[in-house]
Amino acid sequence: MILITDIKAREILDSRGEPTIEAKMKCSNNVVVTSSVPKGASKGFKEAVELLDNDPSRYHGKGVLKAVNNINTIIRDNLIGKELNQLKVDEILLTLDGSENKKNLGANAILAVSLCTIKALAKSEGKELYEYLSNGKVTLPLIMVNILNGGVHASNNLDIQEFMIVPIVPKISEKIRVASEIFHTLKKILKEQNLNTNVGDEGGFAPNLAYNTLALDLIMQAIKQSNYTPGKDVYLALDVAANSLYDPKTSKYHIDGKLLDKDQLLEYYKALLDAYPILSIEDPFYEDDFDSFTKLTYFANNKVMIVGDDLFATNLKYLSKGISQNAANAILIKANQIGSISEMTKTVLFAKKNHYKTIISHRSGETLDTFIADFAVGLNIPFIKTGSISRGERICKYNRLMEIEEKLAKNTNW
Ligand code: 2PG
Ligand code: MG
Repeated sequence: MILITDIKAREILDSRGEPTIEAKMKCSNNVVVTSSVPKGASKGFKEAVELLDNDPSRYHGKGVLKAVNNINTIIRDNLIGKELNQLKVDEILLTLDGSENKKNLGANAILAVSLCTIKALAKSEGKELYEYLSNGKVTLPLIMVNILNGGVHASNNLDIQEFMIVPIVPKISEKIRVASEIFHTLKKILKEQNLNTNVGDEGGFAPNLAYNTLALDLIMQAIKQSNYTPGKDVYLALDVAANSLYDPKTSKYHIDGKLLDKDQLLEYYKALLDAYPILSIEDPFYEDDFDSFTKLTYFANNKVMIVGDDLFATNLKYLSKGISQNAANAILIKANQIGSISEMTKTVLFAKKNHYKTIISHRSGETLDTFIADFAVGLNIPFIKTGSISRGERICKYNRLMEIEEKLAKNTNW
């Protein structure tokens, strides 16, 4: 039996320069692993709690020393000498925390250790993480590449948070090449129109544009100018992140300087789906408006993915409610929304059993940890959303997917 022999956590910085956690775990077989935890910006109220210090004298209150200390004391004391077993470790972590939303130890502390555990298990068997996770069959995901950023991920005037492209060509390396070519053509088009080519938090361009559909028009132009056919080689996808457009006082959403109620917003989406080759719309409505999700899902008729991110928060409880109401037909999977690997995996399996599409996702604040690439492949998750074709913390996931593709093709671990 392999035992956990030591755990140590540190405060590190994410891609936005904000504090997050890195943890290391040592085991009795001398295996040592490291993991780090991403951070969201457009967070919903259903997410597990990221424990922050709230000490205004450090990092504007955003330090994570309390969560780091929880790992280095209470979690370490209770896990040293225990069996390296995912379900058992996660169960100990959840019991130690004792709350429904992980507010005591912090979902950031719990996930860091939970993630180390799965990595240590894989390494102990001499396996790659994706190999360890798989039940024999592995598939490589479609990539959703966020080449134009808006909402809270950029300081431009676009309401919609993510404008993505989804290349449909075979092979991961070809999908990534196509996405890169379109990304660079888009840069050229923006420059020619004297539009800003600086990038937002997830590495997509972040120009000011007169209205949101102009972003889609520019992307369509970039696809065509790169010699691909929209709706055949490349599809579009959106993350509206509608919480950030929603005013709870008036129950209205702001789009293009106008205020729309939920029925008008529904009509706006219907028009978008008629006009553009859109394959997926994430969080089209406020996170508690299951009814409007159901209406759009009915209209989409399984031809388009209606994705619940803040709607479900990777949480079985909310996903079950969604399934019973036919709200959405797809779920975004984010490890730190729920906080442990066992719970995340359960949600993935439950979604699949209920014929919901699954999309594994990065956060807008990322690290160089590439675990989501391995999870996508190992758990046969059909889509991965991991940002644009720029910025190292996004690129490392794409590079890992290409490495996995090569390993699978050559059947080698080298
Ligand atoms: C989202 C995510 C990732 P954030 O809304 O899907 O793109 O953003 O991490 O800021 O919640
Ligand atoms: Mg989202």
